[in-house]
Amino acid sequence: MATETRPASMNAASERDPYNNNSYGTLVDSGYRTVQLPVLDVVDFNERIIRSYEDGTAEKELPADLSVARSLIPAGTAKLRDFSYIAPDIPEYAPQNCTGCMDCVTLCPDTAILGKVLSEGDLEQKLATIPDPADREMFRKQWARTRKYYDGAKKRGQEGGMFAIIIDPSKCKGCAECVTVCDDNALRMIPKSEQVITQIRKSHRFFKNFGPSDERYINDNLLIDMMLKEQTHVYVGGAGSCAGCGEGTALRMLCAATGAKYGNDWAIVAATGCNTVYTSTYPYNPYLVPWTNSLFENAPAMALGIRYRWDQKGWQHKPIWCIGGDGAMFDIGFQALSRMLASGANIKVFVLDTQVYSNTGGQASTSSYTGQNTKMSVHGKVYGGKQERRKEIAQIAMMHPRTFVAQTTCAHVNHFYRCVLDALEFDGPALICCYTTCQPEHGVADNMATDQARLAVDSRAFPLLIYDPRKGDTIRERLSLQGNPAVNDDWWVNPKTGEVVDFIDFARSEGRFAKHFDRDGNPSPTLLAARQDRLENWRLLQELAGILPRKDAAKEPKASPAAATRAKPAAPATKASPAPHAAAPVPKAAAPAPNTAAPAPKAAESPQTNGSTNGHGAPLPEGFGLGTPVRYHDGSRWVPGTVESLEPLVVSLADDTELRINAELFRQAVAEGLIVRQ
Ligand SMILES: Cc1ncc(C[n+]2csc(CCOP(=O)(O)OP(=O)(O)O)c2C)c(N)n1
Ligand code: SF4
Ligand code: SF4
Ligand code: SF4
Repeated sequence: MATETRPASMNAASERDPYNNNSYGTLVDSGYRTVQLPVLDVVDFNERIIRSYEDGTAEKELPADLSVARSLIPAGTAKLRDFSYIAPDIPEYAPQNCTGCMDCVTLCPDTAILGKVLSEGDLEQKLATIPDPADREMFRKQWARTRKYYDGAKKRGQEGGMFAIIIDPSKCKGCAECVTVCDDNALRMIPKSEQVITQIRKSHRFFKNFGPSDERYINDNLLIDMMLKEQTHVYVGGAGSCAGCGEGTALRMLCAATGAKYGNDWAIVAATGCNTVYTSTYPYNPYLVPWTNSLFENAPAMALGIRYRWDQKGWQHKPIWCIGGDGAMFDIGFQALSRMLASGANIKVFVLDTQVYSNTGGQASTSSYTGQNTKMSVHGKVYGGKQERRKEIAQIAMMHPRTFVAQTTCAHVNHFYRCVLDALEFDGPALICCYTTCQPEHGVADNMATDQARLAVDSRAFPLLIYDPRKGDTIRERLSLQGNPAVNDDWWVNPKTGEVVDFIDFARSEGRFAKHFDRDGNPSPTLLAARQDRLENWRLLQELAGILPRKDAAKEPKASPAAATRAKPAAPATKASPAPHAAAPVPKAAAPAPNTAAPAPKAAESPQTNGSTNGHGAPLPEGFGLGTPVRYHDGSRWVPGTVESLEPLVVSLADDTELRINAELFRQAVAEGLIVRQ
């Protein structure tokens, strides 16, 4: 008689998952709530639907029954997804170097590196439960005596705390972000051999079996330790985001801070974008909280509807996070967002600002930087990337009635958590715009999300801010720029190198701006205009925050050798490039003379204008407009030309080249006598 062999449960160890690494639950194997039809039979979902996706038979064999056709996905099913085969390398932990700083755990985009602290005695008891002595010793060696948890506790008269970092092999995508953020050489990437992966799988299984961290060692005031608490693991990993994706980390940290306060008793309304695609690729869901997505353009409107219904049900205490990319919030859903903020409703908005429509291949949004090379502003022979200036959603949101606003990044962990917790405490609408690195569209390596986010802040590309209406009646009382380096100055000077860090340095480090540098590394006029744009944005924030620039801050900081090279006119380029003729007037505009620190609009108020603008808000000088015949001095001779277009501002020249500059640079050139009317 044939015997039926039932396959092992998806939640049990199997040949493919011998140590049951991708088991259901969060840090520890915890049970889950069984939900039955008519909603969804979760056990059936895991055993039948997820299994068929994991073994590749879903498309051909899974019937379109009610459970499948409804496309509902239970909470946390992405835990059952196995990514252990996608990367050749995996981090290795060196406990003797570890300080227990928790940076690696916090900044991993995939919940693939976990931390735990246990008392020495408790650890010994738990180690004794590992039957194989070799396994026991192998795992014992992975626990560290750190100053933070061991020495610190001893000083307080407590038993020393033992700390360990562990890799979840089923969730790690091998991005090496954790290695990069570890300042103590306690992590390095090693190739995955059979032996390595077996040891990591076993260690991860023991780690989970040992239960949660001992809360006595977790200091609630130390926000970075938040992820030691199990209830913060609301984002379980297993999402289909790119390796190292900055959005993934932002969502994890958002979930952690909200989970720390509200457990799983809150919800997400997501606008279509990368975030919805990688967190709801059927049948995988990395969230343990209710989540819904309607359209690209209407998440804030949908959140409003849910809020009002929840309030009717007496659920005023449950937060709703409305999440979307810059495409969704700056552009396509902007009206819905503005309406929602104006409503005063208690909804929190979180913008994943990649400065590009990442999910559809990288089209420009209004958040993209000037000069950025994107699919809708391709850096080609005629246009040098995006010509417009970046729109500032934070400043716009501040002008809505009584709205909490913040700008932050994951690299600034304390600032990030503070923003999220303060937004949650605020009894009204809140908007947090978070800088998120998008590796393929920014042209940076998989391990660079944190470093690039930090540089974005250091270079004034993306200033940190918190605007809290509870702090007072005036903007300056409400707005804080704390967290930015050298808050009183135009630019920050890196004390290690003595060099000024500005937008050009940021641009130089990312592929999306690569075409703006000539062979000698000189930036294009467009990039210098982008630098000026960032400076003006920063000065506006300083003014709003009541930080009056120091008298000498109006001057450029002492230029480093690198900066001096930058300020030189760019070398003449080929005809194909729009740059050559704009080179001469540019440096002056990029480096304003003392006492001209006020932002450009001042010049725009000058009566000597004709009101023509090029979309940058600065009109052309009197006598110049569309069709004006001009002469341009290129350094050696006069070249006749015509103002061919105002938006963008283009002067076509008789030698078959053209000037593409903004109105401000145009005015500079006129003032210098480099452009005259014919
Ligand atoms: C009305 C509408 N237009 C276009 C699309 C196609 N679409 C889906 S996601 C997306 C881009 C999302 O960009 P963003 O909001 O910046 O999020 P990101 O992917 O960068 O995280 C677009 C254009 C759509 N779904 N709906
Ligand atoms: S390599 Fe990347 S995915 Fe893997 S643990 Fe480190 S940060 Fe997480
Ligand atoms: S970042 Fe390095 S030092 Fe900090 S907890 Fe991780 S492994 Fe330890
Ligand atoms: S395209 Fe960019 S934002 Fe989208 S998942 Fe990849 S890295 Fe993240």
